[in-house]
Formats: sequence, C-alpha cells, structure tokens
Amino acid sequence: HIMATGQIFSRNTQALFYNYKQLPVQRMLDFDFLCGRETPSVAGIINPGSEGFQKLFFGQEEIAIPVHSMIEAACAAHPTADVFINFASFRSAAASSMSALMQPTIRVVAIIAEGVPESDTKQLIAFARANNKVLIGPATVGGIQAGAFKIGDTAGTIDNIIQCKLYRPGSVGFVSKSGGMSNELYNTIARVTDGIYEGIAIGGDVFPGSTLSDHVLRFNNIPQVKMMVVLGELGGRDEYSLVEALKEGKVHKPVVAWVSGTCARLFKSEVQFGHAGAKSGGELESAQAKNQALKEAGAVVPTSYEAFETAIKETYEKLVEEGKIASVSEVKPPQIPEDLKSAIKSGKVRAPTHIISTISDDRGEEPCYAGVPMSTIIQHGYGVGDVISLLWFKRSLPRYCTQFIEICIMLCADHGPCVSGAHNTIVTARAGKDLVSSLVSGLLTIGPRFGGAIDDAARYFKDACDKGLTPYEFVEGMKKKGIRVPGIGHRIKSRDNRDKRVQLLQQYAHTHFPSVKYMDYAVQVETYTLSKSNNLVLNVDGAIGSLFLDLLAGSGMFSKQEIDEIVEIGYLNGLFVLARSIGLIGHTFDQKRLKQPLYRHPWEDVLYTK
Ligand code: Q5B
Repeated sequence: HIMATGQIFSRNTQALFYNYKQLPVQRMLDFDFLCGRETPSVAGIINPGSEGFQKLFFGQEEIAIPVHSMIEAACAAHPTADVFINFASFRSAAASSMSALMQPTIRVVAIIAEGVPESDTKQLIAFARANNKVLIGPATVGGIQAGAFKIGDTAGTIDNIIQCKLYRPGSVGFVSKSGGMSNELYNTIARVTDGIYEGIAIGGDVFPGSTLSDHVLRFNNIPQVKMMVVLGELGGRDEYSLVEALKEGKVHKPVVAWVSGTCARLFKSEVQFGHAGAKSGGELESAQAKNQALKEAGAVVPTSYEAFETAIKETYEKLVEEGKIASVSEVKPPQIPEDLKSAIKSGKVRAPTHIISTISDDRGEEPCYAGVPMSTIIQHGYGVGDVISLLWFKRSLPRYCTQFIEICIMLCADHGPCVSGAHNTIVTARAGKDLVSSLVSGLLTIGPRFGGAIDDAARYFKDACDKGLTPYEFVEGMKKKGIRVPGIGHRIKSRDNRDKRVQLLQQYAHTHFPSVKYMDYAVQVETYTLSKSNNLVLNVDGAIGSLFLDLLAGSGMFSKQEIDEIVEIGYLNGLFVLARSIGLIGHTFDQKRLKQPLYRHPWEDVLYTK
C-alpha cells in the first residue's frame, strides 16, 4: 500500500485545489516561496461553474493559476498534480472527493469539511484502500512536509510557520487528531527538537480517512524521520491500532504519545468535545486507558500534557546523544513581501491613489450624493432635479432651479421618431440589437446640429451679451467666421410654428427667475435671425442654454469663475443627453414590442448618381 512507502509529499508535489478560497491558496504559495520551491504547489484550481485564471502571488511575482470547472478536466490538464485538496462544504465534499479518488492521476485526497456523513466517509475510505490512495480527513486542516509542501491553512500564518521553522525539514514525524492542536505542537516540537519533518492532522471525525497508526507506520519508513510524536484524543479506538503496531514490533523508532481529554473524568456525565469523534464513551475510549495502553506498548507517555514537551525533548536528546540525529543545517528563509493592503493598514507604507472623486461616496452606512445621505434625499422629497444639482453642481440649488432642470428633462425627453437620435435607435433596435446598443446608437447623434448645441449656445450668447454686442454685430460676426449661431434654427419649427417647449421654458423663467437677461438677449438675436429666414427661431437648445446662464447668475449660488468653468467644461448638453435617453429607451421598447423587422432604406429614397 502507498502508506507503506513512506513519503507522500516532496518539494515537487503539486495539488489541485477544489472550491477556490483565496487565503489558503495564497498561504500555500507563500509557504512554497519560503521553502525556495521552484514550482508553485498549486497547479490548478477547480471551481465548479467557472473557468479561466486566478491571479495570485508567488513571492513578489504575480502568477495566473488555471481555473477549471470540472475535476476531470483539471486532472487531464495537470497530470503531475497528484494531491487533491478539497475545500468543498460538507454537503458536496464526499461526492467531489470520490470523483477525485477515481482519477488515475490523484494519489492523495485531503478533505477539510466537517460534518461529512459517516456512511459517505466509509465509502471513501474503502475506495481509497482498494485503490492504493491516501485519504486525509475529513474535518482536518491537512498536513505539512517541512520545507516541501503544505495543505491549505496548515500551520497557520507565515509568522507561525517561520517561528516553527517549518520552511526546512527536521527529524520529527508528527501526527495528531486535532488540527488546532497541531499548530501548538509544531511550536513545542520546534522548541525542543530540530523540528518537524512531516506533520499530519488526521481530523476529528469518528472515521478518519487515514489513522494515527497509518501515519506512524509511514513515518517509520521515512529515513529522515528519527522519532514520532503522536497526539490522540479521547473517544474512538484509533489509538489501539497504534498500540497493536507497537506491540507487534512494527515501529522501530521512538514514539512519544499523549492522548488528550483526561479531564473528561471530572464530569459526571458523558462529555462531547469539539470533534465529532471526541466523546467520552466507555472506559476503553477514555484518554487514561489509551495513554496507559500506549505506555505499556512501549511509547513514551508523559504523566500530563504539561510534561509532553519534556518527554519529546528527552527522547530527542537521547537520539542526538546516540548519534542518530545529525545537526540540521539552518537556512534563513526569504522575506515574504507584505501585501500592500496590510502594509497600508498597519501604517508602514503610503501609496498614491489612482482616482480622485468628489461627488459621491458609497463607503459609509448609506451612500451620499455630495455629502447628502440617501435617506435625507428621500425624507425631504428631493426630485431628480435635486439629485442632478448634487451630482453635477455639488450643491443643493433652490427648488425653483431644480424644478427648471426637471422641466428641461421632461420637455426634451422625446421629440418623435423622425429626429436623428430616435431614428438611429429605431434602426438599431430593428437590427436585433440590445437596449444599450440601441440607446447609445441614438445618443451618438447628439452633437452640434442635433440636441448638443446647448453648451455652445450658452458660450456664444454669454460672450456676446457680456461684451455688449448688438444682435446684428453678433450674428454677422458669426457669419464672417462661418459659424452657425448655436441655439438658432430648426428643421420644422418657424416664426409661424413656434416650438411649444421654448415657450413653456420662457414662461417658467419669467415667473420664477430673478433675472432673464441672457434669455432676453437670445430673443433679440432670434428677432434678427428671423428677419433673415422664417425657420431661424430660438430653438430648444438655445432656450435652455440662455436660460441656464440666467439660472447660474441669478441663483447667487455660483461665483463668476464657477459659471465660466461650467460653460467652459460644457455641462449643459448633459441635460439633453439625459432627457433624450428616456425617449430613446422608449423607442427601443416600442420597436421590440411591435416586433419590427430589420430596417432597410428604400432604393427609391436614394439618389444614385456618379
Ligand atoms: N442657417 C438646426 O438647419 C439646423 C443657422 C443659419 C445662422 C444658424 C440649423 C443649425 C444651429 C445648431 C442648433 C439644435 C441644423 C437644433 C434640436 C433638437 C430637436 C430636433 C428636432 C429635438 C437646422 C438653411 C440656411 C443656410 C444656413 C442658415 C441655418 N441655421 N444661419 N445660424 N443657426 N442650427 N441645433 O433647417 O444662406 O442658405 O447657406 O445648425 O441649434 O436639434 O426636433 O428635429 O428636440 O429633437 O437644415 O428639436 O439651424 O437649415 O442647414 O439647410 O440652412 O439657414 O446657413 O443659409 P436646416 P440649413 P444659406 S434643436
């Protein structure tokens, strides 16, 4: 059997890690780096339902570990990975472990989950035995071969691993039921011997996949292991197989053993400790009986747990005296680079940020827009205009201003299916594209001619008005430069067919704004352009552009510099983009609802010419 051959791990052992958990995998890789391994001990990750790569650190370098969704595929892709570390929950651990055991490439399976049904574990044990495979667990932290290979979270933090000198092999083979106590013993053993060669926690279930004696017998066949330390616990009869092995003379190296749980006798009734298997049953299963039997069979058994360390020390020193243990050559492990996150947290380093943001914050108990919490926005009955005011202008504007913003959005939400934006959206939706594609294809038409003239209108009207240019000087000056006056002119609106939206905006401003200086100027410009042509009316872009200048100046909430910046940056086309998105989304739904076929423009409507 494979157990009889001794070594189950080496410095080249690679594992497949089932059910990805970032921390234990990173700890395995950090251990590898500490030991100076050339290849990472995790060859692949199996995460049911996902495929690709997972980025992790191997020393200072980032590496990409392949992620597979199926055990079979992972084994086929990594035929040299012979250890399967199973981090599945107790619900699926048995099924996935059986699949792994069935793979010809897998030799060792470690099951971390607690609570795997005992009947399932028995089947796994039977299959593993029949197929010459090693099962560690369930309900285990795993195991470690010092300086070579580590399963998951075994031995805890890197600090602990360094403290226990687990980055290089010593002479002690250690096997324990408890994973938590194995950390304690790694420490103890490092204090009084040259350290661990290999340590295994078999797990606290009633039926462990491999037993204390399995591993002691295995250690017996590893030449580098000079003595064994065993930590059992009350409950079950596993320790008796070790007693038998000792009695039969199968173990040729000193065994220092302790069965914990002697305190169970102090309780009047039966006691169940943390592990499923750790309950005080009959006398034979008591810690006292098992300690006694081990002692009688030849193991070094101390009188108490406190004396365990001394017993290990004395046994080790005797072997040294006998010349059976040569002094181990000490190595200085490399420093594992600290993660930036933890270094920042501890105040050791500072790092520049890559993004600066001033308008919203989602880190606290509730998200805030410009410092105003969501609950305030709702409790105070804020509208979309108020939210825009916070997120775009970073202040709470008076209600008459935010209502004006809302009116702009409502009035510009749509203007029928024939305008550039809606047309594009309709054609895109009919080509079978999704909502976002249909929406953006419409939005992309917004620009200097269609809907996107608000900022330019505000810029030019402000400049001309502030400079005191007459409408004649302004319009003719623009003509000389070859620039159409933004905010003037419309395809279907004219002197006799006024744009109702413009009228509504003007009415609102007349009623609520303290001053409409810029709008008045735009109307004077319109009077002049109408004298040239009937359709050169003040259009909706021009009305919004000029009125927003009045809002900014009249609200008293913006400095001159801030107004210049708003106009310069170009905030105001945002109003049209936002508003028209509502309509464009509507057109998309409309076309889909009507199940309209692919649009093809008719030949008759195209002038074909050379
Ligand atoms: N001429 C809007 O032009 C339009 C002139 C001008 C001086 C002008 C045009 C224009 C400035 C941009 C602007 C926003 C392209 C419009 C909107 C939203 C919408 C849309 C909807 C909605 C229309 C004929 C003659 C030519 C031109 C001269 C024209 N505009 N001169 N300043 N501004 N305006 N855009 O009708 O001598 O013959 O060469 O660019 O404010 O987009 O409903 O459809 O809600 O969806 O195609 O309302 O005015 O006129 O190009 O044939 O020009 O007028 O130089 O003179 P048209 P054109 P000439 S609101």
